Amino acid sequence: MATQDELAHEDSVATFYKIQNCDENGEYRANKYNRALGTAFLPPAAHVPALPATAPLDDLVAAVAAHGAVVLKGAIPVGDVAAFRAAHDAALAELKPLKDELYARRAAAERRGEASESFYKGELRAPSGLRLRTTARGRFDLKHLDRRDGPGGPLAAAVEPLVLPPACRALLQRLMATPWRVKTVGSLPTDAGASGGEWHRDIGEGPCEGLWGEELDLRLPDYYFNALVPLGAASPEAGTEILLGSHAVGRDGVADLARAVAAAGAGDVVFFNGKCVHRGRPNAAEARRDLAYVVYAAKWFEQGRDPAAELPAYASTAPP
Ligand SMILES: O=C(O)CCC(=O)C(=O)O
Repeated sequence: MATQDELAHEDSVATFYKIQNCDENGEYRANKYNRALGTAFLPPAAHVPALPATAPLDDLVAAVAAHGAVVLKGAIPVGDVAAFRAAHDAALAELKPLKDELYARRAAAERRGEASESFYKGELRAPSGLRLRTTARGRFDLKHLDRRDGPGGPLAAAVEPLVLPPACRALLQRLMATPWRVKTVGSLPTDAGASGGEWHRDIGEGPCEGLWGEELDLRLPDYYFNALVPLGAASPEAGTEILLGSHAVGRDGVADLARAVAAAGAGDVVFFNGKCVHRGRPNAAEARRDLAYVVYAAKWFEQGRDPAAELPAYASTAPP
């Protein structure tokens, strides 16, 4: 059991996201998508298109261009995924006290009226430097796992084969309109019984909801892609739900798009444009569902820069 000393609490993270998740009028940013799409989780009606990772590159590029997303079947040797999974299981076992603490904090926030699926509610740092954040009840984000984000933590060696599989590298060379880099490597453990996540795009956050607001952001040449790497078989019911084609469609048009779930298992990669509207589905299964994730972004893109550190006006909970 970790002592309170070992749990370096970071309440400022929760305050930061309270600001970041509101627009310039102080409205919680997911509300705009919730109004257009609703918050219900319907039975999956479509699947994200899947292709062998070895398919001709033109076919992979065409799928991402048309739908914003593709499942790359067999993109990573399953042995490498299994080895990372074992290391990740061990790391998570050590982080159990932090997880318990985050559950307790979220429960306290929910008693104060926060929704179980609302965005970030806090983050704790382990002595190893790994950071564990709760993103909804039962959903966690563990980072930074690899050497590119810092000195490299206890999972850096094991995660390396998952970071840039050949099909992802080839796709990025074609799809990125700008020099790019591996920006963030982490994992998304989702406990049995976890609530779903909120609809969102990954291309930015903050009072302007992205860089310059949705309309301009969507017109920018592509600058942000994600790879989700399932660590084992999981039911698509509990998987990631992506609005196909939403990388090119503003809020007014998203309700007409197909809601597709990604059917992917160990060795596969769910590759998608960060402009796509998506969310994690609740995990009604009996087992934890784990994904590794990799963010690839333009070299110039910096997400989550903490303005409170530089602009005192942002350190209050009201937008300046
Ligand atoms: O947990 C999931 O399936 C979705 C993850 C997600 O929303 C994200 O990567 O931004």
